Parts: sequence; structure tokens; C-alpha cells
Amino acid sequence: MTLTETPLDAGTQADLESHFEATIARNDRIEPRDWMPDGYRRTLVRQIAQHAHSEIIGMQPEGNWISRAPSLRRKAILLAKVQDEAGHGLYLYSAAETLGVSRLELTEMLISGRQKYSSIFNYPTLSYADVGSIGWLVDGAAICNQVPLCRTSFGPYGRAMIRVCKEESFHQRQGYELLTTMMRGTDEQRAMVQESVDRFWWPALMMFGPPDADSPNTAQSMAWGIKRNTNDELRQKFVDMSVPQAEALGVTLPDPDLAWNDERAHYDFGQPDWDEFMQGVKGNGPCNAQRLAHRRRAHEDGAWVRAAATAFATKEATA
Ligand code: FAQ
Repeated sequence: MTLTETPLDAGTQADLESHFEATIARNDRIEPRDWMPDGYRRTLVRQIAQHAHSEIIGMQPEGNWISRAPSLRRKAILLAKVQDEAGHGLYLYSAAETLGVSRLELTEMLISGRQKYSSIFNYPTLSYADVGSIGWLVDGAAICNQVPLCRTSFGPYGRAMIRVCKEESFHQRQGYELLTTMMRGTDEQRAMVQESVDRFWWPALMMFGPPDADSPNTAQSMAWGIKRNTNDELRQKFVDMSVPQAEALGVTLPDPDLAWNDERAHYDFGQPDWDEFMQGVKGNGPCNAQRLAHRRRAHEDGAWVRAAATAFATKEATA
């Protein structure tokens, strides 16, 4: 229920805060016109924008293979997937806009390096097996992270996540199916899959963010119901889900510490290289410069479309 529907008696700051806290405590949704603390709004803009940017930048590594897909079927699947990522970016920019920031402002923050996108998209795609690994591992990690976000406390973000998650499931399955087909092929194809999984496993684990002990935002985001699980909880869920899938596929995950722990009823696993993660986050990953340069060029090339659309909207408004 929004504040506009139920005006508060005194309308004091304390009333607004307690109304917000009560809504969070009831696990109800905060909607754009509700009062919210500045920190809550800032955190949402940061997270939703980073998520939107990830979807848009995330089109590049796989988009790289559209013109070299091995068959018409694979090309159609990959095209549909990459188009879905564009759609996810747009739902997410729309969700962020309800918080009072425009898509143009967010895009400018991305291309000037002031806002982040997911570390995973700074790695190159070196073979067609990478399309499969991204679907299986990267979309698989995205699903683990995003299914709980369907219950996030901010309405527009949670509702956008429902559709995004449905499409991510298709992405994950197409990746796994591609890898399964390659594993049934030649020795060379099997080696290509293993080499790709070796490169993507650790970066996929990094997608969940730093360990909880080093995560500055998790505690407050959990208290506000923005995040529903910690980074380490989701990373564990992803490992537990992926190990049997790797066994069924016939690939080895590149972690000597990976072992079932009876007592915990979870897999134990090693730690990713957190220095490598931090380098990527700071803009020094293998493909950061290339990804941003490409996005900047696309934005500049699209300037005439934005100018034409604005001119039309202005003409309509004054007609
Ligand atoms: N990469 O305190 P925390 C996809 C930053 S979509 C880069 O734990 P938080 C679909 C973090 O921003 C993938 N930076 O932060 C697809 C913070 O820095 P800041 C994107 C990272 O926000 C598939 C600092 O480290 N998904 O894959 C990363 O509570 C295939 C401290 O971290 C989402 O964005 C990282 N991996 O938790 C598309 C999901 N991790 O901003 C195409 C929504 C952390 O304070 C092809 N986001 N940082 O300067 C989230 O759930 C959260 O934002 C986390 C981070 C979990 C990513």
C-alpha cells in the first residue's frame, strides 16, 4: 500500500521512517511513490544500474560468435539469447528510472566508468564452447542470484526479475544442451568444452561478489530486504547445484579442494583469486577497456536515433 493511498496523520519524518520500517518488516513491497531513506534509494540505483549494465555489456562476449555460429539452429538460439539480454537491460533501466534517475544518466555513468558491471563480462570468449559455458555457468550463477531477487523489497525490481528469471532458465538450458552435444562429439570437441569450463569456473564463482566478511553492502541490503541471501550463501548454492551437472556432463571442475562434506551436507570448495576479481572490478580485467570502448561507440552511433525520437516526442507534445 502506498503513502498516497493512506496519508499519515502527522507526516513527520519519524512517521515516514516507521511506516517504511513496518513495510519492510511485513515483507511488503516498497513502491516508487512511497517514502524511502536516501540510502535505500542509492543502494537500489547502484544495484539495479549495475545489473542493467551487466545485461547490456553481457551481450558482447556472446554477440562475438553470432556471425560464426556452427549452424542455422545454433545461430537462431544465440540471437534469441542475446536479444533477451538487451530486453533485460531495458526492464532494469526502467525499474531504475522509477527511482528518479534517467537511463541516459545511467548510461553516461557506465561509459565514464563511474558505475560498474559484472566482473564476468571482462573475460574473452575464445571458442564456441564458451557460448555453452556462459549459458551453463554464467546464466546458472545469474539464476541462483536472481531467483531470490524476485522477492526483493522494491516492487519494480522484483517484478522485472520474474520475467528475467524465466528467460535465464532458457539460457541456462541452451548452454547445457550445447555442451552436452559437444561432449557427445569428437575428442577435439570434448577438449574444447573442458578448456572452456576451466576458464569460466572461477570467474563464475566471483559473480556472487566478495566473501561475506569483505562485503561492505550485504548486511544493510539484507536488513532492507534488497538482498535476500548473502554472497557466500548463493555461491554455495551454485557449487552444490553445479557439481552433479558437471558429473552428468563428463567434465572436471578445476578445483582440487572440491569435495562433499557429509557434516555440512554441502560441497567444500576452494577460493577464487580475489586479487584477480578486484583488478577486474577496478577496470583492469582482460577485456574491460574493449567492452567499454565498444559500448561508448554504440552510444555515440545511436545519438541520431535519440535525437530523432526526442524531436518527434517534442513535436507531438506541442501539436
Ligand atoms: N562484479 O558489498 P558487495 C547476468 C562490487 S547478470 C563487479 O557484495 P552488493 C545475466 C559491488 O558492486 C550479472 N563488481 O556488493 C547475463 C560493490 O562495489 P560498490 C549481474 C562487483 O551490491 C548472463 C563491491 O564489489 N547480476 O549475468 C561484483 O551488495 C549471460 C562490494 O560488493 C547482478 O548484478 C561483481 N561480480 O552485492 C547476461 C545481480 N560483485 O558498488 C549476459 C544483482 C560485487 O559498492 C550473459 N546484483 N561487486 O562500489 C547483486 O545481487 C549484487 O549487486 C552483487 C554484489 C551480489 C553482485
